[in-house]
Amino acid sequence: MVKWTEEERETIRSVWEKVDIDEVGSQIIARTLIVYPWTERYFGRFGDIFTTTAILNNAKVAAHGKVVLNALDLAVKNMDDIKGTYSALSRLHYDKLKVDPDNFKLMADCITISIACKLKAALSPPVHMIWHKFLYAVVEALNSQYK
Ligand code: HNI
Repeated sequence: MVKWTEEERETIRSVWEKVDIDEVGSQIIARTLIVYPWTERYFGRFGDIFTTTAILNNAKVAAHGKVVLNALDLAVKNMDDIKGTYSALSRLHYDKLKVDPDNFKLMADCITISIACKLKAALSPPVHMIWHKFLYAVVEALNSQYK
């Protein structure tokens, strides 16, 4: 289990409370698909995601980012058991969606970069370091059901 100091808990909460799930959520999947185009193969259900313009205008892409950030909200609220909180989600990505787990880190980076674009100087290097520790715990938890 990941251990958190009070300072880390406070920093993660303070980053998270500045994140507008609708605004940032609508960007994170688009960024992932554009920067790492091979991730397109998992989102066949989303229709036209074959060009940058199509990705940026695809309502399903925008909506799915909010689903992902709502799952992150659960992790923020259950920091002492992210692994347990994400157990079913990990299994879903492994068993049903068959997502290569290397992609979790890439999407996590896209989340951080989208947040950085909003928070600017508030995501200072020390704050970034703690936020990264949190997202790393999320990535580890998503990996947990992979054998
Ligand atoms: Ni992911 C569905 C959370 C990374 C591909 N994903 C979900 C759902 C949540 C979720 C929540 C909805 C589950 C349900 O319906 O019960 N995904 C997360 C989180 C991360 C993540 C928190 C990491 C930060 N997912 C990824 C990655 C990929 C991915 C890296 C592929 C590159 N996810 C999917 C796909 C679905 C999905 C595909 C199904 C989408 C749909 O609606 O068809």
